[in-house]
Amino acid sequence: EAARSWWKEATVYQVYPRSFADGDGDGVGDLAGLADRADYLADLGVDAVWLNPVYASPMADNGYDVADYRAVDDTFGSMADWRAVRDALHERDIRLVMDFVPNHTSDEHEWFQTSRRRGATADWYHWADGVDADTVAYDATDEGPDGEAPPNNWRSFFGGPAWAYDDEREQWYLHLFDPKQPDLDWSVPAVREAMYDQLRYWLDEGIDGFRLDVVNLLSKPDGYPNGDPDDPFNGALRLVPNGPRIHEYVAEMHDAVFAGRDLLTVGECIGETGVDEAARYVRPDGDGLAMIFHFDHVGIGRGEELWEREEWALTDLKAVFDRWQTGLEGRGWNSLYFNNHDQPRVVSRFGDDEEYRRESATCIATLLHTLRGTPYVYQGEELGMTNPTFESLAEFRDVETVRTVREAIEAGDIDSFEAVQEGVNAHSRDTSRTPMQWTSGPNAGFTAPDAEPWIRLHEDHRTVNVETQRTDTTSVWHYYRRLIDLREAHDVLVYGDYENHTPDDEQVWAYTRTLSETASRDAAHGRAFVALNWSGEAARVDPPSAFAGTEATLALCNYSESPSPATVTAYEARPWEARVYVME
Ligand code: TEU
Repeated sequence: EAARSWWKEATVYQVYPRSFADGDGDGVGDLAGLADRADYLADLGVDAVWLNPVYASPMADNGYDVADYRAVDDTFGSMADWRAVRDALHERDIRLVMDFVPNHTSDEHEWFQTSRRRGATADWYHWADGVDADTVAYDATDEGPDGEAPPNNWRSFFGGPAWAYDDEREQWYLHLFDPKQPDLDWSVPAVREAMYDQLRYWLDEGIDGFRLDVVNLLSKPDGYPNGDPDDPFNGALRLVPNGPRIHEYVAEMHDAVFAGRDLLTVGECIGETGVDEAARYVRPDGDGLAMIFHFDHVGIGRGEELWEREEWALTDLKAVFDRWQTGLEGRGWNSLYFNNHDQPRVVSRFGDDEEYRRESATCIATLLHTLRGTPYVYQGEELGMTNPTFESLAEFRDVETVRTVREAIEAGDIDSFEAVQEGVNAHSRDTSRTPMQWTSGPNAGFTAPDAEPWIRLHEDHRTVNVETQRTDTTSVWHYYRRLIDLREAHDVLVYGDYENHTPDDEQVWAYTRTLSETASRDAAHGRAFVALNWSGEAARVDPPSAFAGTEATLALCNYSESPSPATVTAYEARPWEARVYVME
């Protein structure tokens, strides 16, 4: 896939508005706060912003429960505030990608309210009758009429059954997430048309793309078959992803809405979405999305339970990236991410959040920005933020974390929060949702000094913040800025083919990028060699023979100040040292 695209060359910055910057001092981040920070984003050098949902919402899941797709929630401001953000970004050549939630609405959405009354949208959601509790092998809930169990045994992502009983309609509705997030029935043509209308509305407002929330859950398996009773994610994660009509729906969405516009469209694809399945979603031959988010790499080191941690090795991580880098070559485009609002901080996860925090943050960043694909930077990642230490369950705000832990306690699976505290602190979605750290002052400059932030601050905010790092040219922040510039300056880092030269090494990840001449704007920069020491010990790096002795520019190194000419030779890499050589 040699064709150039702005969204292949872009670095995307993800803004979780609730935690980014608070303009009105109520303790919750908002659009006015974001507009004020447009210069910050321009200084960092990012090309696009992915904005998490700001639509009208009762906020059962921080905006992923949308009550009106065409309105901005009061928490974040007004439509005028949103337009000010759009304009502030566009004036700085930063594009705007909106998060869109096609799989479910809020139960407070007018469509659902009308549906439960069997009005015009009666069949827009997944409604089903319950079953006789005596005839099924799973538990009835205390909801619903006596002796009646939900239609099947699926569990919701956030704990509990995936069905809730509605007293008004006297039927059950499907919710793969919270009960306040009923799933839409995409097999109903009017549902699809209604969603396309919402998407068009935002495109007409001049945005540059969409991140499509759990897009691969839209097509449910016929007849709602029961899943494995022992698997907590039996239906939602095992049976629903990439369902029977999914590619029909996504291709239709593309043709109806996206076709003919040059958009960044990225579909979140959860569950087992392998390379071949992914290729069906993306350009050029697939359904037409620009790229997808898969979960293969962020699943490493995690068990079934939220708090469960497993051993992992660098070779596991390499195997996943190698599979996607080579697997999509010529078939589609990769997204590159470690962090987002659902994932723990990568420095704590795959790096070293103590002694080599700066070095590991910059080393990991080097990987993401020198692989083939579009890198996504999540707010605070550019500071090398780490997971905070939550002291009690009361400090969490995330519906998934709170529900999962409470339920496990009630079911007797665990004794207390304390019993799983370390694991929850390692994996909770709130690990990355603490406020952005702007200054070393009160509330980290996120909100007014006397305001109460909606979620606690990370305990390290006085030392780790934008203000401090911008004055220090050796900081993680400055490294990100250089990395973003570097990728922009060298086509080989965007379009070059990837080859891993150390697939079996548990310490060193050394790979090359090679640009075939046809794809090159600047044939002088046709090759790159990247070597990462993914460890706190010294390690020997041997360049591949085709590169050894070659004249190159050491374009970036997380231990040195400025680019310099060099000959590529074997060297002893320092802990977490990252080097990027670019060759004439
Ligand atoms: O996430 C889907 C998703 O897979 C996660 O919520 C997942 O359940 C969790 O990370 C596992 O630990 C998307 C959004 O990114 C998320 O914020 C929403 O809560 C969810 O969809 C529902 O809209």
